[in-house]
Parts: sequence; structure tokens; C-alpha cells
Amino acid sequence: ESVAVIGLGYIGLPTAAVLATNGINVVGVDVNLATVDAVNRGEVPFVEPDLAVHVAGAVSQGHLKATTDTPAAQAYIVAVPTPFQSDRSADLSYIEAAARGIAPQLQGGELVILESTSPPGATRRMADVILELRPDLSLDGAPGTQAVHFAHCPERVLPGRVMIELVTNDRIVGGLTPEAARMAKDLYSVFCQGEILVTDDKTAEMAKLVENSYRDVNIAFANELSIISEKIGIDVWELIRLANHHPRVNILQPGPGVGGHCIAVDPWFIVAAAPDEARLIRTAREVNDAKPEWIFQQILSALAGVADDAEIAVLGLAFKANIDDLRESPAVGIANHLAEALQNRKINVAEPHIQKLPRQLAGRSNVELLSIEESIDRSEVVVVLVDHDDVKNVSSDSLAGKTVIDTRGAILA
Ligand code: SAJ
Repeated sequence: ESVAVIGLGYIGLPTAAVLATNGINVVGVDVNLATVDAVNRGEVPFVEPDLAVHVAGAVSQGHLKATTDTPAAQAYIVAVPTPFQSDRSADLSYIEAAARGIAPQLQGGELVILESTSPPGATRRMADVILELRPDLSLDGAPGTQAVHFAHCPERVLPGRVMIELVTNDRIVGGLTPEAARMAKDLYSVFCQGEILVTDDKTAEMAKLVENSYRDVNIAFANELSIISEKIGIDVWELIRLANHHPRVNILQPGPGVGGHCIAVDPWFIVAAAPDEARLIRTAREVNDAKPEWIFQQILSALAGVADDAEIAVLGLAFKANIDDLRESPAVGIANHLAEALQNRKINVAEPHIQKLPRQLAGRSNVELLSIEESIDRSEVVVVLVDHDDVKNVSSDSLAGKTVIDTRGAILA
């Protein structure tokens, strides 16, 4: 059996590698020649635990190779970006380009899977692009045509645990036809030990978006509670801890906002599909997006009580605890806003998971990257933006006499 994986990024490359190490002949396709060359040398272009050994093994056994041109294959897995545009809809041009690359290679009988996180209808659109270019093909193999099978199979792996979760997570497989879903289920059964749940294409697309929206709405609830608690003068961490003793209540944790490249994006695809109906989902996004500015104002209020030259410690820049990923991190935005608005104050940033500051902060003369201890030591105001284990371990002695703004309840809870 042969599979072509289009897009060798965070999802495509691990999927290609895991198929290949299970004995399938896999060709990885990417527009980036550096990525293609790296894979052909058995190397990986980004860090993910255990990925490098899978890729090196698959390449040396001859089961995985990479190229810039889409080859003929029995199955295709499309795992290309679906970026967020300024009008908050998804850019489907990478999917369409992949479809145009696949179309001339088809002979009939193949399976084409879309894995990219997509708005409802994207799999159908990918099929339409191919079928328009190839009038000799159809979904059902009607007289005078050969059938081609299309499915949507979203991924739900957590960065840092991709090679484990690819194998152990349950998977949703949505076919444009029941036959397509059955074929997709067979393909994922090669490596997936979780349950494989079969549905139609649009339900599968929505399931992925809904999972991330569910989390976004619940985080927004916690963030709103933190703002209400501040207004009425109670401790939100105690409030949530007490309420969560109820057997059917499980409130998430407030923070400085929602970062990363999934949860802050995917709900907008639902809003774009049903703008008048997706009221709660839209409001949750707005609540979470407004949180960094609210935190910034809290910090300004706290500064009213300290000396003009008092320095500020900023603990954490990552988008969540115990990772080095700064993508869409609200902490980076808050640190940057502070440095810009308070040019006469020193901002002592501590982020134990990085060696150098991100570009927008590195260019500022009032910002310095220090150890957690050093940044606290030099500062009168301490702002906690990420609940890294190293931050939680800060001793209360080192904070004595300082003004602390703990946006994660990491050291005060
Ligand atoms: N956050 C809070 N409070 C909480 C939980 C999270 O403020 O109680 C914040 C985090 O600090 C972070 C953001 O939310 O800024 C998102 O973090 P996360 O851990 O909730 O999720 P991601 O973005 O790392 O990964 C999610 C996962 N989706 C779900 O849990 C429903 C993952 O399984 C998906 O595969 C991934 O999105 C994706 O690629 O879609």
C-alpha cells in the first residue's frame, strides 16, 4: 500500500512517520525544499519527542521519502495549514493547492483524506476542486466515471505528546460517502489503537472545532469570574476551589488570556459558519481576547502605589505552563505592552524555557531576560503570567514586601 502525505508540518510529518514505521510506503510532500531535504536525510525540521527516531528509522528502512511533487498513491492525507484571515475566516488556499496537485495523479479508487482543522464544508470543497478538474471521476462511480473517496479525519494530538497521542487517542473519521469512511477507518487502523468513530464529513469537521470551543467557553467562564471577583472584592481562586466541591461543577482556571494556535482560532470558524447563531461561542472568544488588556490595567493600578523607579518582574512568557512555545501567547503581549507604555521602568522578564527574548521584546532597552530569582530580587512589583512549575516553587520569603499580581493563582493560591 502507498500513502502520500501532503504537508510535512506538526501533524503531517508525525503521521507520515508512524504510517511508515508500520510498514506502509509513504511519500511526504512539502513545498519547502529544506523540509524535504531534511526528511530525506532522516532528520526532523522541528522538535517533538520521539519524532526524530521514527523518521530516521522509516527513512533508513526505505519506507519514507519526501519530495516537492505530489506522486501517484493509493491514499492521500492532506495536512496543510488553514490559517486565520483578517476577517476571521479560514484561508483554504493551501487545501485547494494540495487538491490541484492530487487531481492529475488519480486513476479511480483512491482515498483522499483532509486532516487540517477546517470550517464545515471544507472537505466537500476539496472534493469539488478535484472533481471539477477530473470529470472522469465521481463520488459514486456513476456510469462513465471512476469513484474517488473523500473523508475528513481531524487530529487532536497535544504538542509534546504527539507520537503517543497519535497512537492512543480515539479518532473521528467522517466520509463524504459511507464507503470513504470505511476506507479511512481501515487506513487509520494501521497505527491507531484508540477507538475509530465513523460519521459524515461535516460532523467530523465540526467535532474538532467544537472540542476546542468547549474549552474556550469554559476558560471564558473562569476568566469572567476572575473579573467579577475583583469587582466585588473576593478571591477567585478560593471561589472556584469551593464551587468545584460540588459533584457536578468543574470550573477551569482563569489566566491572562488564551494562547496557542488552536483554541483561540477554531471557535471563529464556527462563528463564520453561523454568525447570528454562535452567540455564546463568539462572546467567549471576546471575553478571552479582552483578558490581557484587563490584566494590563490591573498592573497599572498596582503601580500607582509604588515608587516611580520601581522595577517590574514578569514571570513567564509561554502560552501555557511547562512548555517553550510562545505562539499567540498573551504573556508576550502583556510584557510588550508594559515595556512600551512604561518606558522609564525596567521590565525584568523571567522565562526559564527560553534562552533569548522574542524579537519584539529583544529590541526594547527597558527589557531584560533574567532568572526567576534575579528578576524578583530586582523588582518591587511581581506579575505572574505563566504557572510553570519553577514559578510555583518561588518561596514566599522572596516575595515579602513586594506587590504581587498573580494572574494564574500560581503562587498565592
Ligand atoms: N488555559 C487557561 N485556563 C485553563 C486551561 C487553559 O487559561 O484552565 C489557557 C492556557 O494557558 C493556554 C490556552 O488556554 O493559553 C490553551 O491551552 P490548552 O492546554 O487548553 O490547549 P492547547 O492549545 O495546548 O491544545 C488544544 C487541545 N484541545 C483540547 O484540550 C480540547 C488539544 O487536544 C488539541 O489537539 C489542540 O488544542 C489542537 O491542536 O487543536
